[in-house]
Amino acid sequence: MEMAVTDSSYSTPKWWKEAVVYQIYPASFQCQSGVTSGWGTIKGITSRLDYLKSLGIDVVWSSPILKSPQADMGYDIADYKQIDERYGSLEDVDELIAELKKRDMKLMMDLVVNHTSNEHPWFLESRASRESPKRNWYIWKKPKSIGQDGVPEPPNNWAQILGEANSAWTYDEKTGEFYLSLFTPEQPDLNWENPEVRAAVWEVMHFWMKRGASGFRMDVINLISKEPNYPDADIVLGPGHRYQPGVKYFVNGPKLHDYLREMYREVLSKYDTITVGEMPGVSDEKEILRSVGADSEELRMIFIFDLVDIDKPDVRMALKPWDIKEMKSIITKWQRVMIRDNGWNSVFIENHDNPRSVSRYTDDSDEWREKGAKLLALMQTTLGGTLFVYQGEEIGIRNAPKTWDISEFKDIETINYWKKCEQLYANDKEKLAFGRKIIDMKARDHARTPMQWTAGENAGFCDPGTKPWMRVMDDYQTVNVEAQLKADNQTDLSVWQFWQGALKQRKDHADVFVYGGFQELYPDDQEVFAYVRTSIKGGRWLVVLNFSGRELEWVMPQGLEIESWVSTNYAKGAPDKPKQSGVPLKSWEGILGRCV
Ligand code: TEU
Repeated sequence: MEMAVTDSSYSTPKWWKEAVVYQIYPASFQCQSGVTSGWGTIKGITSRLDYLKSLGIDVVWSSPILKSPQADMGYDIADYKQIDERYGSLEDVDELIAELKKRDMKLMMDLVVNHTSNEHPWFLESRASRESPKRNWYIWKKPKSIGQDGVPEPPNNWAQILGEANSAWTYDEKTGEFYLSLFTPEQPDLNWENPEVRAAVWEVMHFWMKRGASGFRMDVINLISKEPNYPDADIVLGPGHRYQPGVKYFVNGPKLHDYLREMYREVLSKYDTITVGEMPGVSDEKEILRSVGADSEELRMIFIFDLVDIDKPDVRMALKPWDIKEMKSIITKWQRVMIRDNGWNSVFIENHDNPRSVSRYTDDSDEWREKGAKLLALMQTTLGGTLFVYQGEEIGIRNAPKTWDISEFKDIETINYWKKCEQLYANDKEKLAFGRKIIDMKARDHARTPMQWTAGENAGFCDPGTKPWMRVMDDYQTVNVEAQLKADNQTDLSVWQFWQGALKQRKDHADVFVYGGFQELYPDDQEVFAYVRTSIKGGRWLVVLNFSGRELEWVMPQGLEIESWVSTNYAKGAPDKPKQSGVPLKSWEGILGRCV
């Protein structure tokens, strides 16, 4: 086999590259006993640190726990230095940080600074009058015109991201102007052009770093610089859509890198941080490397959405066809780009904004769910970059069933989407049914069902007799942590046990799986994803993943020889497979082998 430049790697070793990050959705992770809110709490998180440590987690990233009216589940912050009382107190966070430190673990905060809540004191002052000293902390514009009916028209045709039927601008009667609210009216966008806003954000970041946090996940950080003229968006959504996605005019805008470099100078350069910027909508290599290149002095890494948006046409609550070959090409591209150009990947396929990966990328039926979940675990633990595991992914939690009534879906994006469907398709059963299919496949709610700890009431998420804020999955009596921790099958491992072993394998061979080179085999194969990881210390490992529900034979390429097979998602130990020529693979089987 010829060796290519990306077959070996030389990225400088760093703790935040080798760390495994576990994302917690605090509302759904763990209530503490005695609390009857039906919401998870910070003390609940602290009570589960030994569980996370035993899985192999190094860093805990919690979605927002700060004071919020919860218009968007905490991604609408009303006080950056106060904990929302439903989650606990600042003292609870101090205890969490101390308990993490005792276990050599760290806390990553979720920094939501593209926008605040409309209940934040900054916004309340800004909206008080056009002459308010904080007026220019947000983005205010006059109406484009006043219609015949006296209704003011928004400054442009941008659609709300969490509800395309609505304008991205919200009218303020009192001052007769619109403010930009890209996500919901309750989330006014901050004006990053204003140096006072940037200084206030730096102060918030210092506050949390001095409190003991170790870094930040930065919410839609690539949206903070908008096209200054706020032009109308192109018409891409069909009839019945008055507003259009304006992404072209606020994704990676003109001053993004000025702001990120200032953030680095003012805050991040002063600490040993882990940072990841959520960057929806950007795929350009050069643009991304401006942020994550080893010398960029901006961010350590970003979340690139190519893989989680593989089924997204122009807006997320829609569908476009995709295949395994496309999935493979996306993963291969970013593995090789980051090695070739000395950047750094984040590795993730789940989070609180996406359907469950076992449902999206494999077969989540009772027959195949476990195999699919372990196949994905083997893929993720053998890819280069910082690995992110989302709560419940480690036990193979799947999407909510299609039988759930629409009222079980609590997310504002789902609610707005269904409202739009009912308006547009009131008399079209077929289109309405398709709208529900989109929810069944794409709703963010699938990732927000309560964590399944036990087969007991409420899956052990909250006390018996307490109503969880969101319905617990129907399968919790068979899919739960307790059952998987103690599983003692003769034949194979539970999903959790497989994850634990695969994470240990990754750490034991970080030179290969975190830092190593990457070379895909048979890129045109429509069913099997196979690649070789190569360490600068010389070791070569082969990963072969059958992303199909059929048994097949995979042909070992010339020049590659297996010294020993190491693991499979079908057994506890090494698979008994031939070491050359045709390797039989079962449905959804993944195997890992050490090469000569
Ligand atoms: O998500 C922003 C985002 O652009 C994508 O996650 C996606 O477009 C969104 O989920 C709508 O489809 C971040 C947070 O992760 C998300 O939970 C918040 O709703 C959003 O920002 C606003 O803060």
